[in-house]
Amino acid sequence: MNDAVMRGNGSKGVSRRGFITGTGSILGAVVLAGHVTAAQAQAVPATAPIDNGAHVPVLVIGTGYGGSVAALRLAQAGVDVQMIEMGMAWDTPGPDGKIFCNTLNPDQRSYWLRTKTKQPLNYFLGFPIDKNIPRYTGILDAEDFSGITVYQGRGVGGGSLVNGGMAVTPKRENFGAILPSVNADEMYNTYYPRANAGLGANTIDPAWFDTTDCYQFARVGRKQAQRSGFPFVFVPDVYDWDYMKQEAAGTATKSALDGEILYGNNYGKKSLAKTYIAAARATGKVTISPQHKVTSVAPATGGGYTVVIDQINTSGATTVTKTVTADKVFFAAGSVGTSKLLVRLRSTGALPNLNDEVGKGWGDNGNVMCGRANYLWDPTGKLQSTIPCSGIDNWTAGGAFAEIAPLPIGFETYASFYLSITKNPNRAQFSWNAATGAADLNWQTSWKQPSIDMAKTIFDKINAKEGTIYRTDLFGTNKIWNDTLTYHPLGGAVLNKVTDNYGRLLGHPGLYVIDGSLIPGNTSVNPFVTITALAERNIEKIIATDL
Ligand code: FAE
Repeated sequence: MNDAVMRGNGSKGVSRRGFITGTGSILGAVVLAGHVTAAQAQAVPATAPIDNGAHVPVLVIGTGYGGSVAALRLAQAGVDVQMIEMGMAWDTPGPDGKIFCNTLNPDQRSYWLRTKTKQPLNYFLGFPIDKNIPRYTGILDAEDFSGITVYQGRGVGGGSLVNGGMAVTPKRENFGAILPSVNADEMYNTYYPRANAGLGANTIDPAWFDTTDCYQFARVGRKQAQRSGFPFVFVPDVYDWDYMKQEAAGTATKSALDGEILYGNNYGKKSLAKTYIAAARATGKVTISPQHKVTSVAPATGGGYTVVIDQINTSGATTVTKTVTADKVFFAAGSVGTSKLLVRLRSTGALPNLNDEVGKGWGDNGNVMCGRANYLWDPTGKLQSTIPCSGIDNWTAGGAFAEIAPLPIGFETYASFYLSITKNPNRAQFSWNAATGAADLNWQTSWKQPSIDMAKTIFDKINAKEGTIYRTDLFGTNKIWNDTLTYHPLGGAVLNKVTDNYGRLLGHPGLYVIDGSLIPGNTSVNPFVTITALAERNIEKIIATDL
């Protein structure tokens, strides 16, 4: 891995992506102008990291969904963009010839600055399964706060490097509760379709689903959901399903069928590096500085903003501190990263005009995990694709949407595994702790109880119908629920509260928020399509009016 900067070379191409059906929404395809193939993007040469003392028109903090949308659209509008990313480039194979390690053999590439893995499913048959690893700037950050561990991707591509790729558009009737100040017609007619096209969302071939070994677990999930009267839905994903068919047929290198997901995916998944970021780089106007962490943003004398950046090595230590200036700065460090920066900058006086909504409205998207034990005559399969493709929708009746998740550990477990997204009403707040020099989050583990109750509206019923029980061995000894984590942090710089209705930070013209921190805590489904669509909406307005 290196800390090289990547610069586009101006090559261009255009692609159209197909129509998909979300959970109840028909999504049209649009052109992702300037899109290039991954192969073309790989040819783009690397250059040097941002220089100390540099001046840039636009600086984007973070390379996840919000940051990638902002960079691409600004570049297409002719603006030079500098992206700053604390994680690694993830463009160079390790000693095993692969860029990413798989979930069965986590090594130093797996976790962000930990000496032991912190696996979401950390026990099996009641025994702990985490293992020691060398401390390194790995790809998955399990960031601990007092009542919750927040999982996040680290590297060029942000969460798209580590996530399951489930590209879910919320049902339209739920949208008013997700982003009340946003025009739903515009989102469903224009920005959700644009986001889905740009991300490359597509749905599994149902005929293949019905026959392939690697989705036996999901077919068991479907059968049991339907026997209890719950709607089963196929869910789009950004994985290349044709590639997965080839993996299953033995004609392509295995990836989703080789446990690759949580610590990166080497082949089939269309992370942002292959979609939005590839297109952004191909404009020739976007430069990315990996292993650079923004620590401060403050008004510069004479206009614009002074940005302080630590360049870090693979131990996480600062090697150089750089000070640059930018006319405009986009906060796209993710819900946690942006919230932590903003509460600090407000409290320390660097950005004194930020209002007191900063840090508020943070939620966990109601995430809670559980497993169920099936009978011996209902195996879920020893070969399981790491890519989820379906869910159980009990949002309206019970406040839960459950992803039917794989347990790809290479042998038969007779377990069904679920990540539920629930209508949890609890919201936490980030605040700056001057004594520790860190941001605190006041979430309490007990606040997950509503999520457990909502998830039970699905799984108690299925267990009763099937005569089955919950697994109690996957998250500790005698523990049914994993109620101490989230994959889906949202909020902390809520739209129309900390910012105006398009993400402009109130009190400091030229500063913007464009990531998951804009969304007040819940999206009713997996969040990245909504984050991307909102970013598409906001950047269009900002380009039209501010640049
Ligand atoms: P994000 O993608 O987190 O990007 C923020 C970037 O900023 C990261 O690359 C950071 O390293 C970087 N950064 C942070 N602080 C700084 C700083 N000070 N200086 C420089 N860089 C910084 O933000 N969502 C779905 O919709 N479907 C799924 O299937 C799904 N599965 C998931 C599975 C896992 C294991 C995880 C962890 C998440 C999953 N998610 C899923 C959530 C999704 O990845 C997440 O909502 C988005 O990545 C958030 O996008 P943002 O643009 O807000």
